[in-house]
Amino acid sequence: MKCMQCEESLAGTGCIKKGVCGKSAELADEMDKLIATLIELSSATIECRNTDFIRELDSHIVDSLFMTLSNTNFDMQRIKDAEAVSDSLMQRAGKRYSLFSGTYGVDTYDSDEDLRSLKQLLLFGLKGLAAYYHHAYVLEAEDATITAFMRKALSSLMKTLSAEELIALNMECGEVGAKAMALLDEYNVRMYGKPEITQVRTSAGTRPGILITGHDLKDLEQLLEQSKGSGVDIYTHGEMLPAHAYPAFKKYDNLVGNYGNAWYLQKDEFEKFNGPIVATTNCVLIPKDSYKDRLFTTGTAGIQGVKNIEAKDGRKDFSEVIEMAKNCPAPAPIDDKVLTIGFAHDQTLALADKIIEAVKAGAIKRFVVMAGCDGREKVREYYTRFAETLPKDTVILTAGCAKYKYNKLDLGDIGGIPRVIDAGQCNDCYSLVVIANALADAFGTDINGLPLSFNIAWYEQKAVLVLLVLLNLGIKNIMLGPRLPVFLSPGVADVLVENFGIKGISEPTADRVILNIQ
Ligand code: SF4
Ligand code: SF3
Repeated sequence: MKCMQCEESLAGTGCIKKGVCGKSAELADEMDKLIATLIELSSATIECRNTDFIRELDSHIVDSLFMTLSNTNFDMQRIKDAEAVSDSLMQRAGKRYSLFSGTYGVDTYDSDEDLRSLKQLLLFGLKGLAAYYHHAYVLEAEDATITAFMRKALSSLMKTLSAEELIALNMECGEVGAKAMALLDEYNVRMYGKPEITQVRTSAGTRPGILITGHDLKDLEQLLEQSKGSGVDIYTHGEMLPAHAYPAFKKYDNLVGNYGNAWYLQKDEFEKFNGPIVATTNCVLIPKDSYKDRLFTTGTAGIQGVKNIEAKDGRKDFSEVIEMAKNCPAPAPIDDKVLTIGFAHDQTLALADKIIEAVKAGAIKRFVVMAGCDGREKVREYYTRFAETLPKDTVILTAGCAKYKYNKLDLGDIGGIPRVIDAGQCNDCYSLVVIANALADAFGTDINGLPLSFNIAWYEQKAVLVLLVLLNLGIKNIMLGPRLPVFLSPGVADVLVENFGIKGISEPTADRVILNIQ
């Protein structure tokens, strides 16, 4: 085992005996093997023109890459089943594995440290891309150019390529990532309407409940439809919070609130919830025995020994979850706040005149993008302090579970514009780019010319993809924390620092100066 794909990876070596996330060495090795089969399949089918076969292959590649994203799937059998699908696709393509000889890890991708690091950056970006594309295609969106890029990039991982060629592939990954995020945004709106400013309670009610976590809105839709009128309340958790802002979900009066915080607190919060929990994607953790029997996974999420709800003809049957909930006590209260959400691009741009006026009048001096991930390390308290100590004429633009570090602080508003503009899930980082582009147009500049700073928190590989999207858009001087990725070699880190001005975090006061926040 050698895994270094997430921010919590062991410093220096990456995780080598067991993952900090709980992933066993055997599972990590099996995931590497699965990725190796995807690389082989992509290389072997480069000339294939059978579109039905390619569609099947693409769907397998997207699901498999997503399953290996941090905190998505801890079920060895599911990984082995996916390998068996690879084997059968390989056979049907009339090809045999040839590139690998018993070792599969990211360490085998290149003997040169910098080239290996660039290949890892690409692979982790591809995992993020697969996750975004997966969310779009469950809503029946399709763009064959996105999956064609995934196959091209996967097949490049075992080729001898120069640093320039690998940097170009990483930038292309960012470009394709922006396309996938735009596609997802389009289909979310098409299916569920344009997010609107919405207030969400975090308190617990008196009826039994089901908690739904992860990012998959289609799963939420099916759960709401099947549970309406059942007497069971539905609560969102973690990255499902933004769902409350979609008009399509507001018609369900049993969608009552958001329970809990970011993923890393789930062991305590799921225990206290008392009812069943549905994990639709990352981040799900290996559960405590106290709630293991109440936990269900679905889609790409999986945990050995935890019941998985599979789709049959596109429908998932949540009746067992709903019946279980009816016999459970109501959730224990852990919080009592009201969160204001729903600032995706359409809603925020509806306020554009007000925002532009506030900037021109000097009431808003700076915007700070603080999107990304939350995580369990104590050092992440930095983001709470950073938000708390920002000058009062600063507005935070956020998306992703990073927001839980400051979305319950009372940061107030500037002439009615909230100081935390929450665009939604990490999937909705695209909204922040649309908002920034619109502001740049209004002020006759580009994004780098705006009074806008980036202080991004990352944990998993969707955030790696978002970083590649931002770099490909030419955005400079991004602060990235709480640590720079372990998989960046000193040489690659230098390139990112010199060409893009990427920097790590230190202390809020010093970082505000670096980020031009006065
Ligand atoms: Fe370690 Fe992160 Fe990999 Fe888990 S996902 S094994 S914590 S690097
Ligand atoms: Fe969070 Fe896992 Fe990244 Fe969607 S839920 S942002 S970490």
